[in-house]
Amino acid sequence: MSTKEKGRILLSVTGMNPRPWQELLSQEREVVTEISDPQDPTINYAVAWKQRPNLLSRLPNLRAIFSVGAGVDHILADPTLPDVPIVRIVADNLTQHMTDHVLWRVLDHHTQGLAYRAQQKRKVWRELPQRASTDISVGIMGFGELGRASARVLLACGFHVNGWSRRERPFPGVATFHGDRGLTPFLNATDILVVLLPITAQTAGIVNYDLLRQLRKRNGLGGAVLINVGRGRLQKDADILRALEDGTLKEASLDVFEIEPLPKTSPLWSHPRVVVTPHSAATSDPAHLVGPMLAQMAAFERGEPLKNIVDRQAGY
Ligand code: NDP
Ligand code: OXD
Repeated sequence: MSTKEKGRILLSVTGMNPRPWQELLSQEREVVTEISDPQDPTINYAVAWKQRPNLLSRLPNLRAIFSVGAGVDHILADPTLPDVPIVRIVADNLTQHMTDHVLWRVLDHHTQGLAYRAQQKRKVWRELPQRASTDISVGIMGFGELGRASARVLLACGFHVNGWSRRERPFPGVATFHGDRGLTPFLNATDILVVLLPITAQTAGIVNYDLLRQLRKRNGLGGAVLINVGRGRLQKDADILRALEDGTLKEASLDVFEIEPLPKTSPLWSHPRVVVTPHSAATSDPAHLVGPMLAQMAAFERGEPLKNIVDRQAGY
């Protein structure tokens, strides 16, 4: 089948460079980035990141929407979204990026990285207390694809790992908790909280002061630590600052923020106990993700079911 005979793709990404996606997708299929007719009958697939609202609602032959990220809040934000399957990214390459980032942040807090960097700036030669990873519990809030992969890596380094999810998710070597009733015991047993939740109606604002207060403070680290690599609207930036000021939190690593890019006026930028990264924990790399995306389209056209479909009711 020639490129022209295969289902045509509308590539609609904002806030990132569409060119590499376009180049790779068009090796197998026709790709357009604009449509003049909102009811263009030639479009079968959309590949999207923060697509323009209302863009997809009237395409009569749209068969599926492919998210270029693991999260799909940016797609679901459009209330006029048509009722076609939404496929999200689940891929070894993205997972590897995330587990690398989570491991980096956990180890840095665990090994007093922030304090040593502050000492170096002042030319201070002082040894700080050292703890073994086996004395520390990392709690992963959002125990899905990325959460479970992070758990594997952390377990291999000797950390205790707790996992919290919506439904029961038993996992070897991990103390798992679920639902509202599982949240307090999960937090009470956690020294370093890693947030890997999707943003939904249920999870928005969940990382607030009351939640942070429930983390274990009397621990080998000398306080509780927050690492948010999920979504910014899960957290209340002001509550994190308050928790850092009154000792509820010792340190934080934040990759995501209520407003992105993080406004230059935010005190989080210069807080001595906060590490800021620019929503870069696990960047979608088209070189690794376009191949599987095209393979899914081809399999779908052969009659096979799509994989990694979003549960629109649950919102992720
Ligand atoms: P998954 O859908 O595989 O996992 C989501 C997890 O969150 C599941 O364990 C799910 O529970 C749990 N969850 C959802 N809602 C609730 C709730 N109300 N209460 C308790 N648990 C809940 O997603 P991924 O692991 O692939 O990705 C997680 C998120 O990471 C993405 O949605 C995205 O926002 C973020 N992300 C951030 C990136 C970055 O660069 N910063 C890069 C990639 C992703 P259950 O298991 O019961 O379904
Ligand atoms: C994603 C992201 O959801 O990069 O994949 O945030």
